[in-house]
Amino acid sequence: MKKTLTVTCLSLYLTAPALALPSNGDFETGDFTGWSGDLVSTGPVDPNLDPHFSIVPHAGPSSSYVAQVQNDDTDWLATLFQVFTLDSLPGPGWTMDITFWIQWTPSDSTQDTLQVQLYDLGITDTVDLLSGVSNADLLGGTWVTQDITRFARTWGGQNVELAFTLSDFDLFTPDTLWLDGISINQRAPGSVPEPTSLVLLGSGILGLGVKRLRRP
Ligand SMILES: [Ca+2]
Ligand SMILES: [Ca+2]
Repeated sequence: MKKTLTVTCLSLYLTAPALALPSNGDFETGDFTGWSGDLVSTGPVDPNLDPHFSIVPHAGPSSSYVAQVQNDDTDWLATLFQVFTLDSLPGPGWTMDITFWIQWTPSDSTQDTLQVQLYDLGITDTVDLLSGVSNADLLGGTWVTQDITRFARTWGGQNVELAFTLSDFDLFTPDTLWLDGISINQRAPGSVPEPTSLVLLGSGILGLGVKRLRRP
């Protein structure tokens, strides 16, 4: 019922309505409600209880709190992720994109890595959400918008996972990741997204860097 009402409302607005998912994308609740963590040593953890994940004030983005992820020498790979259902598109020609603010502070950006991926739960399709984004932008803090229309369905919902993975490869830690303002938008046919950094994605990029370790 809730999904039906949402789609009905969307059809009334032809300018980039923001969807409610993923939940708590701005971290203004002051905690990680809706999010999960994953560490290379232990597997899934509750980010509200694990010190690798924290909510901190930050001057960069427009809102008060951002999510912080840090690795260490034991957990050199740390992931913050959320599983959710993408709302279906209101009709033919509509598009869908995801926007988020991100800043990366590794000890060595030429060796350490950062991955942001969206994939369906069968892992049959993966989108590299940092495609076309330079390390210089990530180091300075940047808004990113990527087209994810190919994940959208015109009926029913698509279950997906959004994952931010911080990896240490130069053996100096902590490396730090800040996140904020994560939202998904649907756009009517012919409408133009506001961000100038929109990158239309080509084929899914699989196997680049380190895949997050998954437990059965
Ligand atoms: Ca925020
Ligand atoms: Ca490092």
